[in-house]
Amino acid sequence: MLASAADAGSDPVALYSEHCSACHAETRLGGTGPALIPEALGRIKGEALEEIIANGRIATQMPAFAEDLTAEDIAALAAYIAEPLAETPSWTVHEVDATRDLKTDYISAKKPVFSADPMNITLVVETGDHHVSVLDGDTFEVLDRFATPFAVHGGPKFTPDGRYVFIMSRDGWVQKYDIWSLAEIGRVRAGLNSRNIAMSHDGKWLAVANYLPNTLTILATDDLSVARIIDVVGREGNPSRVSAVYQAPDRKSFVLALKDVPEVWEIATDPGAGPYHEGFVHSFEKGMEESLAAEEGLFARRRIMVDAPIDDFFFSPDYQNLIGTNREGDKGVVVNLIVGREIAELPLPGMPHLGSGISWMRDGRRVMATPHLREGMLSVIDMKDWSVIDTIRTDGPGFFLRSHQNSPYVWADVFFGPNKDKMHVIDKETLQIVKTLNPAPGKTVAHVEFTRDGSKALVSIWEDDGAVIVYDAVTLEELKRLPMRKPSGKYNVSNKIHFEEGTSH
Ligand code: DHE
Repeated sequence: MLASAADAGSDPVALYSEHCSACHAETRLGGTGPALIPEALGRIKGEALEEIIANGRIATQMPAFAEDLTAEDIAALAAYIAEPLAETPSWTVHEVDATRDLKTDYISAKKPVFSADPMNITLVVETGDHHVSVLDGDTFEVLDRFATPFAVHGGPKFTPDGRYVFIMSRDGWVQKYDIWSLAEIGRVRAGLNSRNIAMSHDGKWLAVANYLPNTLTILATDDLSVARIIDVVGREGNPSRVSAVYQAPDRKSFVLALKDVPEVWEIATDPGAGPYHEGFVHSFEKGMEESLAAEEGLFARRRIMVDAPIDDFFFSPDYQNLIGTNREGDKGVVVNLIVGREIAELPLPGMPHLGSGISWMRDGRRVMATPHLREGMLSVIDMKDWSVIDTIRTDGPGFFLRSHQNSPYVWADVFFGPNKDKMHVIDKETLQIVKTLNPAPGKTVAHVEFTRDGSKALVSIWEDDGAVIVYDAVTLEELKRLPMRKPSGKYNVSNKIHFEEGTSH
C-alpha cells in the first residue's frame, strides 16, 4: 500500500506532521492522543487503521479525515504508523519524572466520603469511553465515574489497606486514585508501552512491566516518583520485553517473566527478606553463578533460568510455584521459586491463558483451572502432582475465569467465536457445566467478579452500549442490569487485597 500511495504522491511523513503530530506527538509516542506505534496499535492494522483515520473514533477526540485526505493519503498514513520506530526511544528517570502530574486540587479525606462498605467497593473499567465506575458493592449505586488514561489494560492494583488504587494504560500511564476521597491524585507515564503493574507487599512500591523500552519501572506509591528503572537484559546481554509482573506477597518480592529471553526474575521488595530466603541455597541448578553474585537489599534481583521464555503466568496459593505458558502456547511449565528451576511440564495445547488461572480445593486436593485462547476448553490440573485431571469442553475459547471461596461455581466466558454471548457456570466438585447463561444474545459476555462475600456475581456485556449484570451467585438469577460503556474488568477491593482464591492475581 505504501508503494502505491507513494506512486500517487502521498508523503506519509509530511502528512503525519501536518495532521497527526499535534495530538500524537512528532515522535509518534503520544501526547493528548495515544501513541501511534505498532506496539500500541496491537491488532488495529491495515484496513481497520484506515477506517479510523477516515471516520474517526467514537468516544474519543479522534476526528474523521475522509473529507480532507485522499484514500491514498490515508493508506500511506496507516502504513507509516504501523511501521516500528527506527530507534528504540529512551525513557529515563528524567523523562518519566517530567510527565508526573499531581493534581493540585486533590484533597485527602480523613474518612470515606460515602457510607458504603469501603471493602466492598468494586471498580468497573469501562473501555468504551475510558472511564472507571466506582460501585457500591451492596447497593450497586455508582459512587463516582472518573476519566482514565486511554486504553486501560489489566487489573488495577490496590494498596493493602484498600484505600488507593493504581490503574495502567497500554501507553504506560499510571494513574493514582483515592477511593475514600473519590478523587484522582495524579498520573505519570512510567513506560512507553506497558503490560501490567504490580503492588509490593507493603504498598510502598509499584512495578510497571514495559515492552517499550525494555525496562521495569518501580514507582514510589506515595508520590509516583521513580524509585528505580531496571534495564531488562538477559544474562547473555540480550534486552527483553517483560511478559508480566506480579507480587508474591509471602516472598516479599515482585516476580516477572521475560518475553524474549528464558529467564524469570525475582526482585526483593523488602531489604531484609527478598528472594534469598527459604531454601535458596539449595539451588545448585542453572543460574547459580548469577544468583551467588546476587545484589542485596531493596530491589535486589535474582535470575531463574528456564528452558524457554515464559508468557503470562499465575502462582500456587503458597507462592512457591509459578505456572506459566511458553510463547508458542502449546505447553505449561511449573517453576519452583524455592529451588529456582522448572520442576514440571503440563500438556496444555491451544494457548492456555494462565494469567486467568484460578485454584480451589476439590475433594481435599487443590486444583487449578485455566482457559485456552485457541480452543474451547478448560484444563483442570492437580497442583500436587501436576497431572491434568479433566478437560471441560466449552462452547468456544474463553478469556477469563472467576470464582470465590464462598461459591460452589466457577464462571467461564466464551470470549471468541459464534458463542461469545455465552457464560458457563461450572460446579467446582463435579466439573460439570450446570448452567449456560445467555443474557444478551449476539453480544460479547465476559469477565466476572464477585462481591466481597461471594453472594453476587457481576458479569460484563462487553459492548459500547453494554452493561454490568448482577447475578445472585447461588440461584443464578439476574438481579440488576447497570448500563456501562464497554465494561471490561471488574475488581472488588476485598477480593483483591485478600488474594481471594477465585481471582487470578
Ligand atoms: Fe489482557 C489482564 C496480557 C489482550 C483484557 N492481560 C492481562 C494481564 C496480562 C495480559 C499480562 C495481567 C495483568 C494484571 O492484571 O496485572 N492481554 C494480554 C496479552 O498478552 C493479550 C493476549 C494481547 C495484547 O493485546 O496484549 C491481551 N487483554 C487483551 C484483550 O484483547 C482484552 C480482552 C481487551 C483489552 O482491554 O485490551 C484484554 N487483560 C484484559 C483484562 C485483564 C487483562 C480485562 C484483567 C483481568 C483481571 O480480571 O484481572
